[in-house]
Formats: sequence, structure tokens, C-alpha cells
Amino acid sequence: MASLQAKYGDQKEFLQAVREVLESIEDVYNQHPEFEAARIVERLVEPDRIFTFKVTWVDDEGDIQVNTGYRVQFNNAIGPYKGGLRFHPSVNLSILKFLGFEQTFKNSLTTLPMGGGKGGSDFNPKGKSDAEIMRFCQAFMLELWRNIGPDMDVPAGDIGVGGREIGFLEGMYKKLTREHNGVLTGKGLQFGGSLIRPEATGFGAVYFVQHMLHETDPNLSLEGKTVAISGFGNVAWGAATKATQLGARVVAISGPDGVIYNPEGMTKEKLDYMLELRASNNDVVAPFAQKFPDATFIPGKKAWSVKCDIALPCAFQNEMSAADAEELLANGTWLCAEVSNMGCQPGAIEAFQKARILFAPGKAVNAGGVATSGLEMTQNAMHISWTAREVDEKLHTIMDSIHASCVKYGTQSDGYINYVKGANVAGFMKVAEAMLAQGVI
Ligand code: 2IT
Repeated sequence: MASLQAKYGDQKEFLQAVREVLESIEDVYNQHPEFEAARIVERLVEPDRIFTFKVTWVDDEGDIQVNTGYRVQFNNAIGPYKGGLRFHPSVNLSILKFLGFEQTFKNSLTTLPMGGGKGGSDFNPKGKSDAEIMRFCQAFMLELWRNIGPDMDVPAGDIGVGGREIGFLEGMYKKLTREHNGVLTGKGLQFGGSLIRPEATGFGAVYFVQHMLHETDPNLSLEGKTVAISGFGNVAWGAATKATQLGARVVAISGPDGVIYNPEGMTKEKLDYMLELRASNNDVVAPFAQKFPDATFIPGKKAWSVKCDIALPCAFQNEMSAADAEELLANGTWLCAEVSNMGCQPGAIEAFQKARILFAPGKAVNAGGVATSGLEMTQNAMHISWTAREVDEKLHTIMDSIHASCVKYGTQSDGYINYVKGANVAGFMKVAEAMLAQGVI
């Protein structure tokens, strides 16, 4: 950690993600001298390679715009590099390295053969026209295409990259290579996409929460529980939809502008409107309260100010501070499942664990998204498509397996399940053993 700090001192998010994993695996690492001898940790914290490139495009006014594009190929010990692309003005190497590092362990947990990667750009999609989005995606792929492939590196969406962007990226890749080979996941259903992929991250997260409840008490269910969700994007929508279907009341969703207090819970109309709000590309949640008078907009407040049983951060890394966690605990929250990648600051996790409430980390909770991407890769390779029911069943099995791995590696002597430790150790063991078997490369 000290040498990493000296080398990458300015990469705050990356160092945070690595520290969490290293703290979790310390015990098992010490029980496996062969890992130490093979310098597995030193080799794991350095990405295999990073591509950085210029993306030049012309906006609707005819002005030339320049952005930076990246792809971090982190680790391919257990399968081709796999992970999303993020388009957001905050994107830099620290953020993409943290995401690629997390992705390596998350993908390991899914049971599918996928390595870890991440990429993106500092391009800001907010307020851009469809034509601008298309020109940017085409220019981005013009640089990226040589470095990806269905058996090499398979990108997908993340914040700022959804079905529309994947369509434009796929179109340009196909034009350049003349191959239609499943190089991206999250594609449209007409050209190789998988049913349930848009819902998978949020659905999978709620399936994971169900497992946490059943593990505590077989009679515990989501029926009648209050849920606070941050964000109103694709992931928040999936989580709100599934939680509502299972009888929970989603009492809060939020945006950068504030929180919607929604005491009556969601309806189909409200859930549909979340998608409309997102598609408008304005990054504000306030209009929700104008459309639905039973909901109230509270400007400048986070979802964590709303009293709830269950908190689901679905927005951004480090979105929940220690103070937010204390506010939730004071209001009686007894379960927090991170759905965003590294959504909780270390102090928040510490507060939850100290209070002995149920807490699970993003790399376990949100793995249903990438797992369903893995199922899309399988369908593409087999040249078939599964029904929604088949995909959903497989997603269920995968979330069940991830939860079982967390319990196996995370149960403490007093019975408390440390899901952070469980997820990190389970994810690490498979990657470490694969690296060991493949020699010094
Ligand atoms: O963080 C993630 O797991 C994703 N953005 C999904 C990645 C994928 O390859 O589907």
C-alpha cells in the first residue's frame, strides 16, 4: 500500500478501492505463502495495460471539440477483459483504475469467465443532441476498435452510456471491422442484445437483498419495507421496479438537485416516468414532484435524510458519507446494500459494521449487471437468444451463488456476516489461483 501510495499518490479513488481489498484479504494472504512468493498482490494492483487517446468531434454549432478517451485492461486471468464505459466529466485515470480493479473481483464473483476492464471519457452527455452523441461515439470507437474484441476485451455501458450509445458504438465497430461478433454488451434486442440486461443491475441487487433478509430470518421479506434509493438512472429504476414488485415501498429517489420524498411508494406510471426523466438528459429529479402531487421535492437534500428500513445507493462512488450513514442509523435503517460502485465512503461502511446492521458492498450487490452481460456474450457466441425467463432464472442462480460466497468467506466467529470481507476474499481467491496457474506473465 505504501509503495502504491508513493507511485500513485494522486489517484485517491484507486487507492481507496485497493486499500479495502487488501485489508480484507490480509488473513487469507498470510495463509497462502505461495501467493506472496508469486507476488500476486503486486501484480494484481497494476493494470495489464491502459490506452489513452484523443477523441475529436464536431458539435451541432460546427465547433470542434476535443475529449480524452481511455480503456483500462486490468486483469484477464479468468477471461477476456470485461467492463463498462463511463462518459462523465469527472472521468480520469484514478476513477477508471478503481472501477477496473473492482470489476476484476466482481466479475470473478459472477461465476462466469470474465476478466476486469473499464473505460470511458471525460465527455459530458448532459444537454447533447442525439447527433452529437452519435458523432462522439463514432469518434471514440474510431480509436478504440483495434484494442477490443469478443475474446479480448468486451466493453458495455456505465454512467452516461446506455442503449443509445452502445448502438452507435456497435455501428461504428461493425463498419470498421466488417464483423458482427458481440464485441459490446447492452446492445439492442434487434442486434444481439439480451433480454433483462437493462433491468439486470437493479433486479440483481434486489435479489441479493432478498438473500440477505432470508439469511437473517427465513420469514423476512421485502413486503411492506420502506426503501430509500439515490439516483434516478437505469440502475435506480431497476432496483425501484423490482423492490416495488416484491411489495416494498420506495419512499425516496434523488438527483443532484435534491430528493423526492414519495411516502406512498411507486406505481407503474411513476416508474415509467423515471425513464422519461432520465431520457430528458437534464440530470434533475425535481419534475417528478410536479407530475405526482403525492410526492414532495426537497431541494439540496440526499435520499439518506428520508426515514427508511433499507438504503440502496444507486448513483455514484462515495455518494454516502459517514455523516449520512449516521443519519440513516439514527432513523432506524437496518440494511444498506451498495448498488453503485464504491457508493459508500470508508467511514460509512465502518459506521454500518460498528452498528452491526446488514451491509453489502457494490461488487457483490451490483454484479447482476455484468453477469447478464456475460449471458449476452454466451448467447452471441452460441448465435441464439434466451427468453426473459431463462435469463432471469440464470441471474437468480448467479446472485444466489454470489451471496453464498460472501457468507462462506465473510461469516465471523460471532455469526455476523462481513459481506465486504466475504466478497473481496471470494473474488480474490479465484483470480489469484488463476494467476498462479498461468505462471509469471
Ligand atoms: O460496473 C459495472 O459492472 C458495469 N457498468 C457493467 C459492466 C458490463 O460489462 O456489463
